[in-house]
Amino acid sequence: MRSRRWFRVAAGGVAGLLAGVGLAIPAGPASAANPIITSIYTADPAPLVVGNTMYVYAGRDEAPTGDNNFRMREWHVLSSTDANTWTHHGARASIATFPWAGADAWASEVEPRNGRYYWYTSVNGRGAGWMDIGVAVADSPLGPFTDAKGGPLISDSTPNSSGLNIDPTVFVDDDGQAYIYWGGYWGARAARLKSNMIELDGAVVTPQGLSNFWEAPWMFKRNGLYYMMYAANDTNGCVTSSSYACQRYATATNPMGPWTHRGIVLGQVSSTTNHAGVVELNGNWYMVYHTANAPGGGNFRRSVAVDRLYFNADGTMQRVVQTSTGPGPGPGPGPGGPPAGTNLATSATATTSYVSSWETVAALNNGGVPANSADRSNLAYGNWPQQGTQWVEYTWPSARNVNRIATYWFDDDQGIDLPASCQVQYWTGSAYANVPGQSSCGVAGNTYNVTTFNSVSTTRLRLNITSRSGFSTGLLEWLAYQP
Ligand code: FUB
Repeated sequence: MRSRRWFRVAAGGVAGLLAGVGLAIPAGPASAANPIITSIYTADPAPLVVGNTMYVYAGRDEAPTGDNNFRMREWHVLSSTDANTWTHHGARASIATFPWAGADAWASEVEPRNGRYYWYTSVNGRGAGWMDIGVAVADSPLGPFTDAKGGPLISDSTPNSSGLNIDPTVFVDDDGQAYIYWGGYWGARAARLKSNMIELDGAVVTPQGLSNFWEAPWMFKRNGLYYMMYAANDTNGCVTSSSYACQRYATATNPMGPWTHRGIVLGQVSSTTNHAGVVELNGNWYMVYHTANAPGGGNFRRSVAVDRLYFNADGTMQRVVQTSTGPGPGPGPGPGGPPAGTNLATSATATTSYVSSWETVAALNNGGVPANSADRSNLAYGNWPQQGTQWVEYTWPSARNVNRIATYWFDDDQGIDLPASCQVQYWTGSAYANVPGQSSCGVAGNTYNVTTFNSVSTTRLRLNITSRSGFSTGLLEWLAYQP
């Protein structure tokens, strides 16, 4: 087994050091960009939406610079009504919340039930073994939280427990049945919870289908489909080194699985650990995760970030674009973001007549939301030094109905400029033809240009782009919409 240094933390007792919670860090405004808070280091975020408010429950990293161990004693809460501006409510639970625990306030998650809020935590109990899962309860999302059980819900003595009993995710289904998944060291586990939320209901099982599971599961449901996101650390498309992790996900039609692996939804982040949660607020979906991006940050000095998450029409998730600006007031369907609708581009294969070797056609449909036409932060497609007409094309394995596109043009203020004109074509089965009834093909910079046409059913959609004299052309995003 590979050595993971952050799992070698000494189990020193610190509960007595905490006279209370919420005292050292007073509530106050946090930032409106990523990381969402920089006054302290925060990790392992677990979002929860109650009404129009998103709460983020996160551990606090207190390791001094150069200390390569987790020093974690408190769990903090932040909240926002727009996923953009955050209020820090200070520590709302700590190791002292659990009289039987001694150290290591690791990843947690809050799940509501019948007006009460159950805070499931990874914490180092003083019993045999190392990490346990405890549960605190409160009548409000901000507490006060008290130990709900008087001992661990899950420990090393729980039959068939994980090699590392950390990172609980709890989900209450529409029928009232609650489920808990947890685990580390590649050992995912699952069980039902009784309606009191503090006892397991039946045996602990090993869920099937969570390919490359490492730790940090996160369960949710959307449109009747169950999703399990989790940290993986394989080098088969996930990370460049197995010291790091990405977020893979799987779906199932039954909350206990079996699960079908669907891919990567969050790539490698700047910290070695990768821990995330997914939530919907006011009709938009968000990925809440942590990085090492705060000033002075590191693998044991992490910080929580929030970015938009987009679903495809078939329920699969697009890979999240990590930003330093956060969701911002505008991105997403509506003003400032991509036009609303079902974007078929994300399920297409992109090709082109020419792409510069330092740019990529993958930029076209990777779900980025450009800030302006010079924003290469989510890759760019460019065809310098070609001039005249070049094309980009989407291919689908079977015919799709399409009736409009949106283009976000690339302009680097050097060899690539906004185009002179563009024309959409489709494959009729034997030739390319101009789409019928095409509106003017927009060539404005710093915005999405929507071009409409009569619906066509095709396996290939082509965009011919004609340059201005002396320039090449490029695109940051190209979206193609279902009628
Ligand atoms: O923060 C301590 C541990 O690191 C968490 O429990 C894991 O998920 C990883 O993020």
